[in-house]
Amino acid sequence: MTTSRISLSNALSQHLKLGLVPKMANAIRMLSADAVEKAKSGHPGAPMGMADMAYVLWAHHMRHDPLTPDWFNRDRFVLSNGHASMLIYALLHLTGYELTLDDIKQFRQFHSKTPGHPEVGMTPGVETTTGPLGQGLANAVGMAFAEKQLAAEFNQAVDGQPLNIVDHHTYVFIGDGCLMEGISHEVCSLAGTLRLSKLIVLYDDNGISIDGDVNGWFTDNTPMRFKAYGWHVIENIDGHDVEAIDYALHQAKLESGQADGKPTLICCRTRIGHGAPNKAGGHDVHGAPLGADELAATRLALDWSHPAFEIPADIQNAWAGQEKGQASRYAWQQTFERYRQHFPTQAAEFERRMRSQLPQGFSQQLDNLRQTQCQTMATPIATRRASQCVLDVLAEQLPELFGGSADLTGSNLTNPKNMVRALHDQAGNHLSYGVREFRMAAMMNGMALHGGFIPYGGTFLTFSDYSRNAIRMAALMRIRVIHVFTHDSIGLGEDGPTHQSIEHIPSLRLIPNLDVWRPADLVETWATWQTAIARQDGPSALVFSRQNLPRLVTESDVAVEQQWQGARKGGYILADNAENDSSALTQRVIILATGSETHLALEAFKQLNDKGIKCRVVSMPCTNVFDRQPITYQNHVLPKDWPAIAIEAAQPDFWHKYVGRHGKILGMSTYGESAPAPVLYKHFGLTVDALVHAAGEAS
Ligand SMILES: Cc1ncc(C[n+]2csc(CCOP(=O)(O)OP(=O)(O)O)c2C)c(N)n1
Ligand SMILES: [Mg+2]
Repeated sequence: MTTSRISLSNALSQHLKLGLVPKMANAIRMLSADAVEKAKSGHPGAPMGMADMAYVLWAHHMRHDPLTPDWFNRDRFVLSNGHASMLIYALLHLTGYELTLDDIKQFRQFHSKTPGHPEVGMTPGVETTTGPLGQGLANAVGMAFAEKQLAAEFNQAVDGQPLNIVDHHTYVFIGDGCLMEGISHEVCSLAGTLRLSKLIVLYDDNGISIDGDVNGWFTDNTPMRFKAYGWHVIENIDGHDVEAIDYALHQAKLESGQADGKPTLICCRTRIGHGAPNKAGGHDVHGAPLGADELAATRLALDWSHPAFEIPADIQNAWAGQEKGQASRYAWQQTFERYRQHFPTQAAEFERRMRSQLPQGFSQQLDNLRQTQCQTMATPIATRRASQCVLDVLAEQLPELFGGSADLTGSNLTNPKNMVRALHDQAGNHLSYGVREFRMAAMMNGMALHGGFIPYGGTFLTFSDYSRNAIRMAALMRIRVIHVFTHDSIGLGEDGPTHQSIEHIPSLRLIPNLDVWRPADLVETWATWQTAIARQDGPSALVFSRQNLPRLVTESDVAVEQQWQGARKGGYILADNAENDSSALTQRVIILATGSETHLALEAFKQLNDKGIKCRVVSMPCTNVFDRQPITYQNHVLPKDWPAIAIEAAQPDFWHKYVGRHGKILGMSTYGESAPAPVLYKHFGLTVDALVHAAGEAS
């Protein structure tokens, strides 16, 4: 490599002189191979192949503090090819995180800190959960975007000198699999447009995936592809030449130091399983232990005479990163203290944002604003419009609320009054993600993981399928991400069955730890947003109607407040004349409803009353939240022995959980049709008449 502006990292020169290269990388190789061998399962090939890249990055470039893994200004590292998990475990152990050799010996075992694929929250230093290929890269783009936004928002200058409290890189390792996945196109295309220059991606170009030599199924010209996205591409790096990797990383950092620089892709040509004399370079080493013979041969080939899980002191010392990490953090701390002196308000705000704390007095303030809005807006509106009204208020109060839409902003109404569109040269509070739902969802995960933001993003409910795995990952990672899904049923009308959701609501409800909300009016929409914002341990999907819906409760402000209280519990008694009726002889029935069908249930309630049938309408905007209420509350709302029916313009099976095996459910068992919404509701039998009839039969 030649470049006049860059010289080799000092410490790397030292390591070369001391003969620590490639021993330090071999420590990763052997820990990985031995751990996989002991677990009798795992992926030795990728960690062995990427060990030299990892050595250069972690020993000579990454700024992080192993003793304070959550130090805000650390560089982020994402192992997008998560099957190489032993690579990151080895790095975390060697650099001094709280991850012992015993933890490594427990690789892939029950409740260990070293699960099969890296999981955030399980292992200190793991930034995101990876395994589903391509998504780690998308998370990393979200992290780099969050960094850029926060830097624009908080960094200052004093006397012409920058006072940068937000200033870190996001490094990512990816493999062929990540690049084959479509999401890599979605994210890398936008990363280029947004000029996320502090994003540095190292590609493990080993020409192998599970089925063998990728030439049969992956022949893209990757450098050209990334150049076309507007990336800075460093090609033809020998991924086992530490000096070349070091130079490339320096070059990438030069790019990120430039105003309006580009993200960098470093293409590293590697051999999968490098070091295993007979198996390296082939797909056998991808996902199976080397086996005793090959492991022994590897020890010989690498001149590694140490027993399994023993790292010689000189290598361990050279890896130790605690002192260096602390020094980096202290230096940042000093910058931050200077910042605090000059900008005390911003410093306090920054700390609040980093702690994920809502502003002081937020909830009280919000309640006041909510009450005012609910008192003044009584006309029928679509819940997507109600959501926008709530966002108008929320966005004023919460600078960390960061919105977006996958090219449907005007339909999803994710744009609040004070919206500023984020562009490559402009910070904002709303991003047009383009037509890229999966990327939006995975990138929001990255922003939430980075810290400083509560991301929300919109698309049509039908296209939640495109985002689905990223929604699942948010739920698994227990992070606060909010999905806005509008046009939630046949109620969207003329766009027809391609756009009308049928199975989406129940299938989203199947994702553990995802709260699925389908509010029925403005008041319930407030409860929906407030609960999703207050939630610290998981994502929420907010499902809104395209069509106008009436307010359900109008008698008094007190009644409206009660409605809001009830909605926050996920399910509540909206109308009732059966409660005090103890006569076993009287006919009575519960009608369960959500969203746009709830007002039909209220109408049916009135007609049933006229017919002498006692009825209770239970509005159930969020079954997940209802199911978390004390059992006494659940039984109070849904007494066990009362007959119940349900109505929801969606695939009906889910509701048997509440109405029993024989309970009648008015729903959609087929796809919809292209026609105005009222025609469709009638055609599919989602009507007051049908409800009254079904309730009469059930009571
Ligand atoms: C979305 C997704 N699909 C499939 C897999 C299963 N899988 C794990 S690794 C892998 C091959 C990936 O190839 P590459 O990234 O080149 O890894 P290497 O074999 O080089 O380690 C596959 C298909 C996965 N983890 N995620
Ligand atoms: Mg590969």
